[in-house]
Amino acid sequence: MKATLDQVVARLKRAKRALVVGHIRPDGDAIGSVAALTLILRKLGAEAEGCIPDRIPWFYREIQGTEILRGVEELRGRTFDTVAVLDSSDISRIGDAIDLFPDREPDVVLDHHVTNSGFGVLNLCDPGYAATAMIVHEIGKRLVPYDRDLAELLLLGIATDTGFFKYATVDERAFTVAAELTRHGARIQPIASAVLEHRTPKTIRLLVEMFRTLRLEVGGRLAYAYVSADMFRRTGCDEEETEGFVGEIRALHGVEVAILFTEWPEGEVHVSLRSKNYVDVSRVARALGGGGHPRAAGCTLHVPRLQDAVTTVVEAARAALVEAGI
Ligand SMILES: [Mn+2]
Repeated sequence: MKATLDQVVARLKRAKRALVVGHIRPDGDAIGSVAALTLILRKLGAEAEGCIPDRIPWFYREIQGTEILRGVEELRGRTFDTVAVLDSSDISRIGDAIDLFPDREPDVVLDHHVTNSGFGVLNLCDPGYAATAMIVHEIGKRLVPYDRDLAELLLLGIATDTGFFKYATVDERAFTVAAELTRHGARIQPIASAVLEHRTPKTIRLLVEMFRTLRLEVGGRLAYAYVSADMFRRTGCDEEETEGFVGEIRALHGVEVAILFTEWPEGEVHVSLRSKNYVDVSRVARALGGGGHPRAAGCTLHVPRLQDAVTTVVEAARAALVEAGI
């Protein structure tokens, strides 16, 4: 059912052994909001574990408080009386973490994806929030005193999901929450440094390879590029090093829709879609089995060749641009 903030707060207060889960291919909002809610529950006296069911890109580890996070294997065999799933538009997004609470629904689902179906007992899913971390902050400030780690983890979620306060989702509330977190000691500098300034020589080489594949269509309003499995092998990079690449495509002047295809391993193509002003890319992603936000969405296609995914998605994006009338 759809839940109010009061209902969620009351439910979390009852937790004794809690599990907080984020999504696969984690971003700063999943990492920050899961670690933050885990800290909040521990401050309340619960035994709480925060789980990210996938590899965490190394540079997020530079942010204090992320060391609280565990993988699925470390938590197998444990039992929990309260399960909260965060920032995940669909239960399939939590990967193997589903094994940690067999035969039951999550007790609490907190999210801001428009595509969220509300798969928990209590669902607080509001696309009006720029980040799930903002929802966790609404809960946290009703329950516990803040310290720097907690505030900084929440700021990580907000900063990364708003592209460091430059997306259309940024409103007065986003800045107000950021100011509140700053008052509690959160610093934007270490977050920006970890997330935006972590490129290595091999990542730059991969970025150059990606830009060699750049194509522009629809009068320059659609831009796309790919990173193939072969490029990953050639440069010695892995997938997490493509973080931020799609933003580089969107940064082109005049581009409305940007798409990055990453092939890893062969036969599996991850598609990141971004738009600037008009096109709802979450609809494109959803039609292809994925999900997300109007300006940032994604899906995974299982196809024999990378080019098959490119053809399918570019066709859908072109149609969405035409439909938007630009
Ligand atoms: Mn998010």
